[in-house]
Amino acid sequence: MSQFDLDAYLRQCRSQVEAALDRYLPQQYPDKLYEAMRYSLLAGGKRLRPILCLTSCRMCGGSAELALPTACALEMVHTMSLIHDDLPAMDDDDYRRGKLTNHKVYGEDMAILAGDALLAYAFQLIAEKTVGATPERIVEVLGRLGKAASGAGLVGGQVVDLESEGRTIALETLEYIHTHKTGALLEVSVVSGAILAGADGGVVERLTRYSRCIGLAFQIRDDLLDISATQAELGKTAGKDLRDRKATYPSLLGYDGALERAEQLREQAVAELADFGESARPLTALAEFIVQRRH
Ligand code: GRG
Repeated sequence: MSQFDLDAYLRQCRSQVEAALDRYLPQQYPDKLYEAMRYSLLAGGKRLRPILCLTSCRMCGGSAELALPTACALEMVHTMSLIHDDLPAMDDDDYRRGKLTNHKVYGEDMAILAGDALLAYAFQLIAEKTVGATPERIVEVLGRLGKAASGAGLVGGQVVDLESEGRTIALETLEYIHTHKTGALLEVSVVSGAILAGADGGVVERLTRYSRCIGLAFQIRDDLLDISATQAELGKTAGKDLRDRKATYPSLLGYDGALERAEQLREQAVAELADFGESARPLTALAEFIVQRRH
């Protein structure tokens, strides 16, 4: 079996996504609003959600072009959630993706509105620009994306996260937060690509299980990366203090336990792809990337 070049694959997908985002969201009137939307949308990032969507669409026999509007819409919802998450009323962050946060540059009012406009436009984009899928499939994708963004998804996860601040929480609550805040959008990213390509119910179920595993693994990796970053910055002792303040997988399972859990989840995710043979190599490699990534 020849080696799959994940770096080259990620580069190629990213440049396709970046070009499409720029094209789908041109600068226009009102100037400040669109500048604020484009500032965060075109600020880089791994583009993991659109890449998962394009990849599962291809694996299920569709073209990347078929999934491109949905892939970009997913990145718009993700970006809006980051803009709102960074606001003073939420995480109150000054930097994101190596740049000043949206509200630091454009003000809180414009950051809220830029997020709102990105969220609404994401749905418009899927409805207007998807070519080659039946209306039923497009409606299904719209419904699933709506659910992933709603109180049953990102917003619900964020609320429980806010309510848990400063409290001791059980592993169950931590899993609720992450499956909703992070997992829901990753899941619809994988599944929507498959739906657009016409995948049957069995395939959608297997990909749902795959994405639940990578969603949790993604979060565990995030927690582990946080520890490394904190230790590098503040030294071991200060890192421990910070860990103790907020429940994370390593604080609940121990560092090695969390590593082991991420590895088990990767194996489970890959096992769900067994029937797809060679065509599953990109999704297999993406599961590995999620568990081993350095940022
Ligand atoms: C969706 C309507 C709606 C509202 C948003 C603020 C909020 C409600 C939710 C917060 C969601 C949030 C910030 C989740 C964290 C997601 C996460 C893991 C972000 C980091 O993702 P990466 O590593 O980031 O993929 P890059 O920058 O690479 O894209």
